[in-house]
Parts: sequence; structure tokens; C-alpha cells
Amino acid sequence: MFHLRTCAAKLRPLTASQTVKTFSQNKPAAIRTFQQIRCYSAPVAAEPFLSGTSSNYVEEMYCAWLENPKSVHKSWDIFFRNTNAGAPPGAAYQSPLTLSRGSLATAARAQSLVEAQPNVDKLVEDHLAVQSLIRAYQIRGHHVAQLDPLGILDADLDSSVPADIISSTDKLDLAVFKERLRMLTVGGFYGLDESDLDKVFHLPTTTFIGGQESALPLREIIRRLEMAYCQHIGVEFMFINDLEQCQWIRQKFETPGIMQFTNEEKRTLLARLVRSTRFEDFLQRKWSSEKRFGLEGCEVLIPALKTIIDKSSENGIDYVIMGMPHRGRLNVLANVIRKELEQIFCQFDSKLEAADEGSGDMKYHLGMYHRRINRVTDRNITLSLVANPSHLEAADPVVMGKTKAEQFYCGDTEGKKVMSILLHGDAAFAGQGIVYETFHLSDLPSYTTHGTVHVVVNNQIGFTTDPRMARSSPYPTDVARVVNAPIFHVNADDPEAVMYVCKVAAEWRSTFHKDVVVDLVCYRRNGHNEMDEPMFTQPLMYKQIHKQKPVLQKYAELLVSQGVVNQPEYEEEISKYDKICEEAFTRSKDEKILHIKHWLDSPWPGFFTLDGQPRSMSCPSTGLEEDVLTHIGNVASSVPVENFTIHGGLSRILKTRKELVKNRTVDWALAEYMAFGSLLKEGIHVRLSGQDVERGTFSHRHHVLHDQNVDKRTCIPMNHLWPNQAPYTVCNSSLSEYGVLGFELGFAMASPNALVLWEAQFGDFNNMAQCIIDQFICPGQAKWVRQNGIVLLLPHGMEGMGPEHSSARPERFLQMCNDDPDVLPDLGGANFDISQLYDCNWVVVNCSTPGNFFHVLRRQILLPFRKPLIVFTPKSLLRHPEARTNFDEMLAGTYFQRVIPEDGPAAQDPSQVKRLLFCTGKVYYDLTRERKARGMAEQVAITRIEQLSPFPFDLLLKEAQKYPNAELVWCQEEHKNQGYYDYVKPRLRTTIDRAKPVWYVGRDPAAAPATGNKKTHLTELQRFLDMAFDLDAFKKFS
Ligand SMILES: Cc1ncc(C[n+]2csc(CCOP(=O)(O)OP(=O)(O)O)c2C)c(N)n1
Repeated sequence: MFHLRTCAAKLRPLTASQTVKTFSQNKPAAIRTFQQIRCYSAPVAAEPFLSGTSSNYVEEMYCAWLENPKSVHKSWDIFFRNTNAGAPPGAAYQSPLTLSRGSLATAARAQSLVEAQPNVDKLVEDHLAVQSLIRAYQIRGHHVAQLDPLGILDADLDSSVPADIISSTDKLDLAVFKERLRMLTVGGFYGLDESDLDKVFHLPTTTFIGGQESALPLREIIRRLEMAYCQHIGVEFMFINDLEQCQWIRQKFETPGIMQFTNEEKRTLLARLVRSTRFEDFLQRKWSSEKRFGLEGCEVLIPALKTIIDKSSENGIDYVIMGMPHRGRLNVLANVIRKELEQIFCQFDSKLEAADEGSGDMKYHLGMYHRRINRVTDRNITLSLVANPSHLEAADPVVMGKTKAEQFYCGDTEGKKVMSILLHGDAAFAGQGIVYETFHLSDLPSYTTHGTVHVVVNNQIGFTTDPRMARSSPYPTDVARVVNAPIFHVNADDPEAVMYVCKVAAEWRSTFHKDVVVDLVCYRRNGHNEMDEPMFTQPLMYKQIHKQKPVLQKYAELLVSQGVVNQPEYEEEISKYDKICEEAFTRSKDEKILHIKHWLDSPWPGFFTLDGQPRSMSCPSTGLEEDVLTHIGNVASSVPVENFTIHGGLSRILKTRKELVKNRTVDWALAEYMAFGSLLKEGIHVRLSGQDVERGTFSHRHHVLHDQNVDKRTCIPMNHLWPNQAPYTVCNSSLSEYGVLGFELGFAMASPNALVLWEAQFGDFNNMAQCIIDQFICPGQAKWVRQNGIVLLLPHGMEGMGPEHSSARPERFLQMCNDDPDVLPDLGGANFDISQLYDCNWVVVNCSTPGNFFHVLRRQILLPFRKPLIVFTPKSLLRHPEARTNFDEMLAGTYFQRVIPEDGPAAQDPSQVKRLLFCTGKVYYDLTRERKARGMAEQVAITRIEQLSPFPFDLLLKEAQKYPNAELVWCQEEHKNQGYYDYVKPRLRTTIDRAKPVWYVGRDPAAAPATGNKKTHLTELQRFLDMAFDLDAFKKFS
């Protein structure tokens, strides 16, 4: 049921000027039209208090009064009664009662006016009824819109008609319509009756159905509401809590005659439908047994996208980044992005050899980048379709991140030049949580792309699953409501309605810079793919589909009947496009080789040579001049703005930093500062994103200072380093891994000249973003020949914090490395380390010193190519007094150390060494402490593997050869089935040509990454340390 309070409160305030035109003082007060009700809005001059903001106040009070006359002051009660009773301007107001004689007389006059109007209550009720009715259509009209082209399904999964709108499901049936009206009126919901249909009601300002009219008969009001909300477009927007935005939408859909197209526009639309339809037909004719995930049933997608792009281009957009699933992808590549047809067709040739290294990918996953002239607007436009895996919706945040980066690099702070369009399937849009995560990035300052246009190819089926089984929400698009995005559902068999909503969607985006959804309610003419039999599972639906005329045919017939085109013109359009396809097909046979690099979605102009090779195969020193280190250190330990009060605890931290700088040393935080700061100096943008990264989960970073006295006043010292430095972005993200990592990956895609880092709160949370890691980061280059230099910072380490928060799961990252454990590479080649990096799919490091962390971050940018970098970062080492690096190890001429060899007494007399312990990361400090305690510095050498992958075969061979009499032991703090052991052991064995065993020291195999019991943790630690220094431990096995 409708609550009166809701209705009244939502009524748009009326202004005096809006109603004065229709106000007639001569009309007898008793006539029941709503014009009388509006009489309270007398000319401002006559009621001087009805001006400016006060009129809003009065109007609100009026609404309250309509609901309950006692809710306002008596004087207002009288005023409203008098105006409704027809009091002329200036006469309605009666000052509050006083004890004076005159005022008593005035009160008596007012009272008499009220009494002269016995039907006021009825008038008020009717007024409210019509307003409620209008509002009901605005809120719920979409539920009865005719959205399904097949006419058999309910797009909202509900066949009932909302109780408060007149519309019947079959609006053409007058009898049903009348019956419904009767049910709702005569003694029913609205208290109106059939005789009211011809009465004229004044329209509130919350509707535009009147056009130039401010009053309409009820019958016409209902007809216009039906036209606006219950035809082929269902507008869902009344949940938006911004009045201006609601008004904007109402105006776009309610204004009579607003949906008009010129003949030229109709012909363009037809031509686009011809291309879309005939492209699929062509593929079907040539490769009838190939999967292509055709668009049949939603051919209108192509003109829809082109309309969004045209309109956006008209509004100033010159770069559109798109993401989409399989359905219709080839068609979009051909007819929206304008990929050469022969390049698409040759992808169907199974005999063509691949020219590029790597796996390549299926044709319906590849990306594309194309710059061309938009013929409609005559402006340049760049279109990019981001390559994606099969994993539906996974590309959403990637597209957003790339869009953000492109906006950032061209200084487009409001999204006026660069925008994104995301396409979705109905089942995936409703079912995949990443959609929700991505929506939640849409309005965050460091993540917003200022509005994405979402287009759902809602074919009302997901593979074989019916919508009823695929979602609990009425529409597949309901997820968009969380960000107040308007949702335009549209029957895809009405091409003009589709074009209209697409136009409005593009205008919405350029007006409000917020997300918007176009839900193309369509059908799928074939099975899930062309090989699939849909009748197994959807027999009735497919019987109907087989009877359904293709949309092109229907629209062509309509235009022919309207005289917009004639039959020969239409047929000529078809044969023109068929000829284009045939010619391209002939050319495609000349293609000898498949070049995946022609399908690059993000070219990096100038970064590679013209044939796509790195400009060198070397990496300069990653060290810095001392004055640069000192300068960054000084800024990192100060507050570079005036009158800024920081927290006392932070002052102490900065003081400690200052001391470190004075002593020419860095801890972890300072090393990171120096890496970032120096890259900024060199013009490299640095972006660090993730949960709580600004301060750092472990409170070590403090890249954003907060004024303790001024709310929200912050300072980022890193942006105060040099006058012409690149900007530093550090941003706390939403509590999402999948979405945010995808976003940062997309950001890193846009340019090689940025260090983009994502930090997990704890390393184990990376598995929430597993899809981005497995599908994009690990194999991205192999599948799509595009490089990416994203950095993952994953806090890792067994510190007695329980099964969670301990392991970043190094074993998983290492298992996915592409280097061969059993083949020793040619160690003699020049720049072995660099070529190894060039060949790998990603780099995995676990640094034991801040200095090495500093170097590896800088190396990431100084390398002549880009690879993802996975860094297992420390927790306790952040503050470990021994985990410090002297400036000397960071000066010009120094490098990242892939291996840190033993440099203590054992290295002085290697032949005496009984055991060579290899390890990585923090366990090194446990081992050295234990060795010292046992006085075994001469007998046991400890070598740290800092770069796990690609495996430093060359350096480790040297180490192994250096200690000829030593047993080789791999030591890790992780459980045996986890950590690095399975990766390191075969490679170490290959390094030494399997001449010796490689023994294991560490925790036993386990299901969980760590114990939840602190004592057990310490016992386990001591047990494996004992074993590490028990020189007899493996004797029995030898
Ligand atoms: C994350 C994910 N889960 C499952 C699949 C397998 N799959 C491929 S298409 C599809 C149905 C998708 O339905 P919908 O989103 O409605 O798109 P449509 O194919 O109907 O266009 C499924 C389940 C997938 N590709 N990705």
C-alpha cells in the first residue's frame, strides 16, 4: 500500500509562477479540478512571503497539510483552506489570532471561507490520488513494460501487475484495461472513479507528461504515463536520491514526442543493423561448424554501441575503452572497432601458423586498439577492446583501471575525454561478485572513471539456465542500483527505442559523470554457441524463437512501409555489405601467419623498437647518488607544509627516520620511500593502492599525514620532493582484492612509464583476487602479447599469527613460473640475468634486506621491458634492527642482488664448510641468530636466494662450487608442501647436475599454512632450527 506520508513528502515543491498561469479567480470554487488546489500559489507580489526559498518551505508545509491539516500551524491551516476555497491573491493569508478586535474579525472571515468549501477534503484526496498515480508509474511502470521480444517471459521475473498502476498486461484489450481501472478506482485504491477520467487535473512539477500543458484530463494522463513507462522501454530510476537527476530522466522519457528520429537517422540505423546481421550470416555460411558466440537475437547491439559512441564523441569523448564477454565479440570487433575483416576471418583458418611466442588465445578473447574518424561527428576517436579470459566479468575492473590511467595521463580529471563501456551477459552480470566490487569503485576518488556505460545483452538465458534459476533479484541489473545508476530496460526488437535509450545513457554519462545501465532484453537465436542444441532445455522458448522474425527484417519492413527506404535500396545495402565480406574473405586467404600482436589492446608507442623488441638487453645500475638518497630521506622524515600538526607518535617515527638518514641507513619503509621518490624524480608516476596502504597495515609507511587539528587536512610528503617530479598516488582502496587488483592491472596496462603497485593487507588475501592472478597476470603476455609491470606486495611470514595472515602462498606463484626445473640454461650468454627476465612470465622475489627491496623496485622500471613482479614482503622485518641497509649498498653502481652469498667466516675458508644452507626471506635472521648462538659460523654457510624466479642458476652454481665439501640444504620456515621447496629443489639439483642431494629443513607437511597456537609455533621453529645446525641430521640417509 501507498503511505500518504511518502506521497506527500515526495511531491515536488510548486512555485507560484508555475501555477499562476492557470489560476482562474473567476472559477467557482466548487468545481473539482486540481487547478483549484493549486490556488494557494498566488502571485508572489500578492503573497510576499511566497518568494525564494521560503516558497519551498511553504510548499513542503502544504504537502504536510494535505496529509494532515493539524500538522501545520493554525494560521497556515487557514491559509491553505482559504486558497483552496478560491480566496484571491492577498486575501488568503490571515495573521495569527490575537486578542485584538480586528483580528477576531479576520479570523471569522477566514473561517467563513473554509466553511464555504465543503468539498475540500475530496479535492485534496483527488489531488493526492493523481499524484500518487503518476508516481506509481514512475516507480513501477517498468514492471509492465513490454520488454521481451518473444512476448513469453517477464523481464523482472514477475507476471503480476503492480497493485497501484492502471496498466493491464494486455493493454490493447480495452475491457481488461477498464476492469483494472475499476478495481483501482471505484471504492478502490485511488478513490477515483470512471467519471473522473474526463476531469482535468493539474500536473505536478514532478512530471513532464504535459509537455506544454500544465493540466490534462485523467484519461490522457494515464495514456501518456503508459506511453512513457509501459511500452518498449522500462525506466528504473526512482531509487536515485537526487532530485535533479530524477527530473532529468523524467524529462527524457515523459516529454511527449521526445523520441523522434529523422529519416536520415533511421536509414543509418538500418544500415548498421544490416552490417550486424549480415556479418553473423556470413560467418555462419562460411564456418558453420565453428564456435563464434554469435549475436543473433541481439543484432541491435551494434547500432546501440555505435550510438553511445557517436553521442559521446559529440560530447567531447575521444577515447573509448571497452570490455566485453564472448557474445557478439567478433561482430563488435568488425563493426564497432572496425578491425580489418580479413584479420578476423583468418582467425578461423586452422592451418595458419602462429607468428608470436606464447600460447595465443581464442579469437573471441582477443583485444584490439584502433584510432579512426567517427563518421557521424567527424572527430577522431580511439577505440580499445580489452582482451579478456573466459572468466566472465573479470575484465570489468581491468577496463576501469585502464580507463582511469588513460584519463590520468591526458589530464582528464573529469572523464570528459576518456570513458569506458562495459558489456555484460544477463546471467554473468547478476551472478558474478566482481560486478559488485567494480561498481563500488565507481565513485571513489582514486578509482572513479567518472561514469561507465554498461550494456547488458540480456538474452534471458545463461548457457542452459533459465533466469529464474540464475538470480534472486527481479532484474539481472539490480546490482547497479547500489550506486544509484539509472537502468534503462529496452525491448531489443524495437531498434528505435534502443537507440533512444543509448542516446540518453550517453547524455546521462556526460551530464552527471555517473554509471548508467542499458539492459537490452533480447533472445538468443542459436544455442549457447553454434554447436549447442538449445531445444534440450528450453523447448518452448526455442519454438517461439524459431517463429520470430529477425529484427532486421522487421525494421526494414517498417521503414519501407513508412517510405523511409524502398525495397531495392534495402537490398542494395545488403549486397553492398555482403560484397565487402566476400572481398575480405578472399584477402584473408593471402594471410600466411597469425599475428597476435595485431590484436594488442594497449600499445606503448616508443617503448619498444618498431618490430616490438626491447631497445636493449641490459639494465643500468639501480643505485642513486648520495645526495638524492639524503634528500628523499629528509623529506620522508619531515612535514613539508606549514602549520600542520601531526600525531605525537608519528613525530617519533619521523625522528627515528631522521636518525637513520643521519646514519646513512634505511629500514624497510625508508627504502621503499627512496625507490618511489627517485622514480618520481625521473618522471615515473608511482601509484600504490590497496587496503590501508596510506599508513601501511603495519603502521610503518605513513605516506599520508593527517593534521590532528583540521578535519580531512592531509599532506603527502612524497609529492613535495622535487619541483618537476611525477605525481605520486597512494590510495586506500575499498575492501576488495579481486576488483582492486584488476583495476591496478588495468592501470599498469596503459603505460610502461609508471610503477603501479597493489599491496594485499596480508599476503594470503591475494587468493581473493586469484582470477586476476591466474588469468591475467601470470599468462597475460603469453596469451595476448602484451606486457605488464604490475607489482604485488604480499606481506608474508610465519610469525605465530595463526593459519591466516601467515602465508602469501609462495608455492602457488612459483608453480606458475614458466622456467624449466630440469634444464640448465646456457649460463654463458651475455646478460644472462636480463635475458632470463625477458623470457619469464613473472618475477618472484623475497628480499631479506631493505636495500634489495629498493633495488628491485627501481629495476622494475629501469628494465627495457615489463614483467609482473611478485614481492613477498616482511612484517616483523619492518622493524628488525638487523634488517637495515647502508647507503653504500644503494649508491650509483650498485644493483639488485639476485643471490646474497655468505660473506662471513665460512666464506673465508669454504673448504671447511660442512653445510651450505640455502634460504630466502626472513628465516635468514633466525638462522644467523641460531648459528651465532651455536658458534658454527665456520661450519655452516648461509646463502640467500632473493630472486626465486627466474631462478639464479648462474649465481647458485658458483655458490655450490665454492663449498665443495658442504652438504646442500634448503631451509624454509613454511610447511614442506608449501613455501619454496618444491620449486627450489629440482632447480638446485639441476644447477649442480644432480651431483648431490638437496636436503630439506623446515616444518612438516600440513593442511593449514600455520598453527594457531603460539607455543606450537615456537616449538616448530626451534625444531627446524635444531635440524638446520645438526650436522648429522642427514647422515642416516646418505
Ligand atoms: C566465471 C565464469 N563461470 C562460468 C563460465 C562458463 N560460461 C560461459 S558462458 C556462460 C553463460 C553466460 O550467460 P550470460 O552471462 O547470460 O551470457 P550469454 O552467453 O547468454 O550471452 C557460462 C556459465 C564462465 N565463462 N565464466
